[in-house]
Amino acid sequence: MWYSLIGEIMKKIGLIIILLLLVNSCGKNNSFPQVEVSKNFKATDEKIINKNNYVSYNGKLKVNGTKLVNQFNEKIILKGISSHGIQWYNDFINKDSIKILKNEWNTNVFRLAMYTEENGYITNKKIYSDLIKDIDLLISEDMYVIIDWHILSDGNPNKHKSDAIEFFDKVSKKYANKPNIIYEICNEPNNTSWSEIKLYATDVIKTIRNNTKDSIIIVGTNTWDKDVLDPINDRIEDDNVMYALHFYSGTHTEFLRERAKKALDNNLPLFVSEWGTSKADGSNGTYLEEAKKWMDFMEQNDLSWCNWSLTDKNESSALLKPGSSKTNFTDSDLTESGKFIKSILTK
Ligand code: IDC
Repeated sequence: MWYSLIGEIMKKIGLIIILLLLVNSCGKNNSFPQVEVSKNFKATDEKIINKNNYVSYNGKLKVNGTKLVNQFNEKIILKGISSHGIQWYNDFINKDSIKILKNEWNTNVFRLAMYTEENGYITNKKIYSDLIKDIDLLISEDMYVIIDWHILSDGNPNKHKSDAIEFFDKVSKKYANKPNIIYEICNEPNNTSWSEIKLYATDVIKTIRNNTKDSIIIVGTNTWDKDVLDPINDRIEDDNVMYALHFYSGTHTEFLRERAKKALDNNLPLFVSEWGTSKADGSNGTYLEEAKKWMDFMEQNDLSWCNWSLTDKNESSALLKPGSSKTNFTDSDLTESGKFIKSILTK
């Protein structure tokens, strides 16, 4: 009897050793894609999780030099997709489509483009409840979420500054404890100046900081996020601000990469919160050779990015062909741009 008891105990110890060895070997595998993260994940489970993905492992992000780091100060790069305007294409944001983008496309961030004008937030308050549903869905899927105050035709962000302050106060209060949220406070200022943008940004950031002291905030630069040299000697005083750089590979080429490099060399943190494979008008061809150059550039500089956009609109920057499924799109639904973006994310 004693012998069989000792035998049982030895078997259990053996099993535990095998399990420990297995867990340890998973920890050495940091390749993309990775294990699904449990909702109850604790930092002590670090070994079984790939480091490049998901909020439950990485937690609240911070800016370190020009890079983003996670809660353990490890470098992290966010790669994902931007919605089209949610006043038009919100149906494409649902549990199934987000699961595809997360599990099959390996994305860890999604950007919600909430226009201010063009039947956006300023005149269409219903958009707010759609936005909140989208944010909650993305949080439940353990993704990072960029809340994009999508100014465009408004040009100068000060035009709707009081609405912006009211909006950002509301959302940053609601999501104060959620490490998922990144605030993009003015999509693409244009026909204005850095000093105007800075005035706006300083007040909006003050509002957000009353509710959350360190979430990442992305600030646009003039000329549709191209004038990234402007803030170098006139920065916003905040440790977790990044500056937006946007490009469309059919229009913006080497000159903009050179400018971006100069900004980075001056220690200015950049976030490519929107880019497309088309011309700057969102259509008229895909420019994949130039897009590859941009991919190399972003990779070399550890830049995070979101691609424009998750829609089936008949324009070449769209990821889906007209009439595609909104919930279960497959490879045959992908446009030329869609195929290219998926291949980059899964390579
Ligand atoms: C474009 C859309 C297009 C829409 C237009 C105006 O692709 O369908 O008609 O906006 O609302 C941006 C903007 C983004 C643009 C995109 C392509 O942030 O709103 O979307 N673009 O033109 N900056 C550079 C390009």
